[in-house]
Amino acid sequence: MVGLFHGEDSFTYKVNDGELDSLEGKITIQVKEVILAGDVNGDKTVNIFDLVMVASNFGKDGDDMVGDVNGDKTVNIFDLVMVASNPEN
Ligand SMILES: [Ca+2]
Ligand SMILES: [Ca+2]
Repeated sequence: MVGLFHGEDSFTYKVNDGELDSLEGKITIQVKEVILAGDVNGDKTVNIFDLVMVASNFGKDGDDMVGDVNGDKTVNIFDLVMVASNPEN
């Protein structure tokens, strides 16, 4: 989906026992980018253009085929369904 945060973020914290604060701790998290199923052309949205790319290779087999959404080395109806079932607009 467009707009999902990815990258690094962090926050700091202190623990308090009611009287004293601890030293400050810091937590850093790395959020990986979500790969959108069906986003064949990598523009972070699933739409008709992705369907067209699948359709243009429909029936072809091979490694790393454009339009092979499910990675089974063939472009067929299952790839079309994965794109069509995940439209963003
Ligand atoms: Ca796309
Ligand atoms: Ca496939």
